[in-house]
Amino acid sequence: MARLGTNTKVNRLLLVSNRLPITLIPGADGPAIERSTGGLATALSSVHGDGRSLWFGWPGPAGNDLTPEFTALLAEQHTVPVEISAAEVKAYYEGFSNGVLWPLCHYLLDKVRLDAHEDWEAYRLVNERFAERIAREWKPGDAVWVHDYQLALVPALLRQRCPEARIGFFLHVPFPAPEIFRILPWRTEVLRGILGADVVGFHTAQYAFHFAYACSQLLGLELAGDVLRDDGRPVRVAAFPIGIDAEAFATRAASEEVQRRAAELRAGIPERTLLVAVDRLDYTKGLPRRLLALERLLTQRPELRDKLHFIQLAVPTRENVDAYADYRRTVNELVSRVNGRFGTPTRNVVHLLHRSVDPVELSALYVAADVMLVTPLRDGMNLVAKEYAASRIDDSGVLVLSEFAGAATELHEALHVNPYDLDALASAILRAIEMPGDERALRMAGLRRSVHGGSVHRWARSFVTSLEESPIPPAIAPTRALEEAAQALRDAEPLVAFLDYDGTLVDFSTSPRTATPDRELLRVLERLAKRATVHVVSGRSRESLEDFFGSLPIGLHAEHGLWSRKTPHSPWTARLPVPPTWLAPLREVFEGIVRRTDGAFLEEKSGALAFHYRSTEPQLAQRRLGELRLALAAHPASSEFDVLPGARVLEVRQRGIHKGVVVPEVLAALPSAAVIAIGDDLTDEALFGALPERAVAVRVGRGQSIARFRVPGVREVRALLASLTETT
Ligand code: GDG
Repeated sequence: MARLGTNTKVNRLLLVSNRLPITLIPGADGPAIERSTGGLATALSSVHGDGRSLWFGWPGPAGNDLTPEFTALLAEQHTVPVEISAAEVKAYYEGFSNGVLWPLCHYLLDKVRLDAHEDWEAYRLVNERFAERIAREWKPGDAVWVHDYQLALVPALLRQRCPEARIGFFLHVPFPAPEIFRILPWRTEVLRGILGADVVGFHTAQYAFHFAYACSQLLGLELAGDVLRDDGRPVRVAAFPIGIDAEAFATRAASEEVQRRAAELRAGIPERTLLVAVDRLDYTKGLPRRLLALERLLTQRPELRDKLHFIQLAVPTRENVDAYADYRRTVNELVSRVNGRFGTPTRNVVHLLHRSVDPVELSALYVAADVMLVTPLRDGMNLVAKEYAASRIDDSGVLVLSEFAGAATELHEALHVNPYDLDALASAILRAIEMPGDERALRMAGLRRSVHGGSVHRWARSFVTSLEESPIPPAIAPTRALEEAAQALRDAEPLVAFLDYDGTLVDFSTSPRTATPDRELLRVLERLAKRATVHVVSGRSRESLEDFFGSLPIGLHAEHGLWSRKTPHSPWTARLPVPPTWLAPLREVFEGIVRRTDGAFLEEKSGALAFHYRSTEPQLAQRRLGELRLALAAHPASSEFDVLPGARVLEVRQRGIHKGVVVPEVLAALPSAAVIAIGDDLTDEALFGALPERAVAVRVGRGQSIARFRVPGVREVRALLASLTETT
């Protein structure tokens, strides 16, 4: 079991999912609970139940009007109810979670609801409510594990409320290719929401890669190993393939009751090959294509009509979502069509059971089936495939498995098939029916080894361990010490302020052109300039800075200090000759590489060149970066420039130029001035390094820094600057 045990850094584990594993049932004889048997409930039961975990989620409609009896029942089960009203179930759950995110993650774009603005609002609101409830319970030392696409915003919302919490997020559905994910109008909000976690888990390495690539493309984050850095905070992105309790399935399969039920089932269809499929009646599960492939096979091999018996267990699901009602109709029509064509007066080929069955009956189906058809169009993992393998204790049976199910990455011995290719699907079914006994046994033995190797307990344990090992994020709320330092600066005369621009005075924007100063900022700087000497020191060009701040009585320093302009309307002067002699020949090298790199672009400044690759596919970007670095190292003028890696950018600039060069010059005229400097990235460290001992250096965000103080973001920077102008 994956219980927390005694040797752990974690105090309690707070589990979070849309539904609780229990549903409250009001009844005439008093309140009762019904336990869920779904995959998630089973999976998490291995870390829940030893009194050291709490589970947050919706307990069903009765949870919105809790009686004292229900409250007691929930507490007994170590669960915390989160209320979701009927209108919210419609908008947050059916509308946004299942109407937008579910089809998007499964690549079914025609099913994605287009106008979901109101549903998005409800989604945000319910996610906030979850975060609020968890924050109320969270204590230092507790770890939080949030589950699935319905709650993607919870990690970041919780991080705002409990900055020092260890937070994990696991996505049970596929994370789609970035080209698909980009379609979502709320794509950055969803990515930012998930990135609030310390560990983000997926079923396969491919989904993890898709997520990391989307973060790189849409947010400019860079992946190093399996870690994304979000504002300096590490976020581990990794595959944790979910398993099943294979022992339990094997034991149940061997039980007398299941063996008897399976034998009864087989006795009813003597001499026939039994094909079985078990799915929620969901449009991702590929029922129509499965039926069409069967129809094609029977058309090609009519003699099989008397030899096959196909049971499709279709468990009712999400019946209030329109797309599901249409889907059910399509499936019913296809079943009638196949039976109409190939059935006989006494027998049908396809038997559709539109209901759920109890665990014994489910195991009996697994034990009786000669061939299991698991052919979803897309599936995060698919537990049915694993459960079938675990139930074949005599190594018989054949698994036909879609290559678009996460399970295909682990279950190598299954017959893999592309469900979009009807001929291939029909041939795979035929091959499964005709497979010789020794090949069946060999394949099934391999499948069973695989499902016994990666149990659900191991899955839960490895995720929780990874969460335990993640460092506790440092708190970066403005501290009392910073308040005191600011108080001293308020009274100091003269005062000099060195300020970075992007990420410090304005939020980082995906397009640098749109990050223009707003009115509030201009007002703050104008006020500050009345009582202090203000210098903006930025990597931007002279033109941008002139455009933004030309009319303010402040000093401007462009291209990391290569250019300076001390007062409005005074001329810009360069510290070194521009353009440097190496610029033109290197431009050609850069241009050659940019031409061969989709999504990349070249930024040229008067004394620098920058290769931007945030929209480039990461592997291609790495290859091209390698080429560029080699060319730069081999260049005859390589001793005259520095190569500086930044956030999805590689910049080459004149050696000897960095933000620190500005400091001595400014302070020469004001040798005993009090000093404050604020910046948010690596280039600002050179500025901090050049400051006198007495200076107040403030780093924005979490990255490594020599600065003594920190603030979380732009808002706090502005508040700090405004506080310096308050009269005491
Ligand atoms: C999501 C992802 C991922 C089904 N019918 C009955 C029944 N079941 C049980 C099965 C299995 C579970 O429900 C279904 O799990 P799947 O993995 O097949 O599919 P989703 O429900 O779509 O689950 C999926 C999973 O999350 C876990 O991360 O694998 O990709 O979509 O355990 O046995 N159980 C009973 N009666 C039924 O009629 N008792």
